[in-house]
Amino acid sequence: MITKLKVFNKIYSITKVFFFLILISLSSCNSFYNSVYQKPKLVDKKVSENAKILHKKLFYTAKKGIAIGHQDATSYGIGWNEKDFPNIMKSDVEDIVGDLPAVFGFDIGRIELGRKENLDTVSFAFMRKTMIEAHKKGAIITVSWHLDNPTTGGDSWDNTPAVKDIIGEGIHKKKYELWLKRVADFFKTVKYEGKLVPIIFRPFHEMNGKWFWWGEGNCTSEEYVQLWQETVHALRDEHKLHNLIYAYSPNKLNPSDNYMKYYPGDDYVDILGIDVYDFKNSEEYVSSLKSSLALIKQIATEKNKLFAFTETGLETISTENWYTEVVYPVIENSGIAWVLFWRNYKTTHHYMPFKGHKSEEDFLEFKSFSKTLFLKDLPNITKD
Ligand code: BMA
Repeated sequence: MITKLKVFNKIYSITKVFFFLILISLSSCNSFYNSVYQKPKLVDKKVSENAKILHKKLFYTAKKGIAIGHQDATSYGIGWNEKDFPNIMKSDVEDIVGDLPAVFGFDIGRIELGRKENLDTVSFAFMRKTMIEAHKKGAIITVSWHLDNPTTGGDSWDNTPAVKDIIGEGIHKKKYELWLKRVADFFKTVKYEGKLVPIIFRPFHEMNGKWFWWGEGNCTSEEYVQLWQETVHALRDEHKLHNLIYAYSPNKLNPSDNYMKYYPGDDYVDILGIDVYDFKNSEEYVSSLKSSLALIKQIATEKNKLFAFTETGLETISTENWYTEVVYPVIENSGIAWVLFWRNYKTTHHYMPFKGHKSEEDFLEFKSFSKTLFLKDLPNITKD
């Protein structure tokens, strides 16, 4: 009898501990996810804690406003290069508004060749340092990849068909595998406090345009999808990179275009994006932007995914009050998580103002609007 009671007591206390542990684990889960922010289905089932935080940060950013981004924000600007300012994070945007962009855009084109600098002469060592610093400051990092043509050795704009050569058993498959290894090796060095910095990776963008070798007319949509899926498999499963969130970003849609034509599938895409530029016709820009953003919002909402305005700009900002009167009214209530303005390379090729530029005042006003979020305005999301 006594032994039976002892056994019963033992089972009873083990059960108590068991339920207590379940309760603790449930409540700790609940503090990261909640009724508003529910656990997303991400491409990577083993996604890192930091990448989960990044996703949640994007979600709450979109609720609050729009994170303002700049490509190569602190790598160079008009009349300067990072090498001129070795001890500070210089930025044309910050020079005007007193805060850094919330989103830092980078491009890793030429990493595949094992080069020290990308196609726009930004060194990968500097890029790594900047990504780490930006992450430390709470910024969002997005990376595009203007990779060379693997078949011809030309650049991204050499639109000789090449996708068929690097997928499946293609003749340059081994080369592409090496290229992906170099991408992975680089991402693996971008670490802060021992953990990989979370990155939004946006490869093979603007595929519905004809200008890149992975674009319209240079490969079929099936080949494109295969390329994307094999790329994800290599980075995620072979190279075990778990810090990436994947963004799909076609270019502005022409009336006959289908946004989903090249879509790699819900299991391979985390964020739906779109690139739309103002080619000195702001009226046309506004009308196509409105329909493009409405479309990605609709598709993303159905799919329960985030969406963003992954590239834009008006070269030299030649339209007066462009930020406040052209861009802002369209993006204000669009639901996008961020907008990325393209790079400030030179006075004839720049997409953000700089000190002394005529749109400085307009940009300051843009900054003062409630929905535009710069670095200090981003929500601070932690692991619980
Ligand atoms: C393009 C231009 C090019 C640049 C490329 C990759 O839109 O800005 O000069 O090399 O992006 O950054």
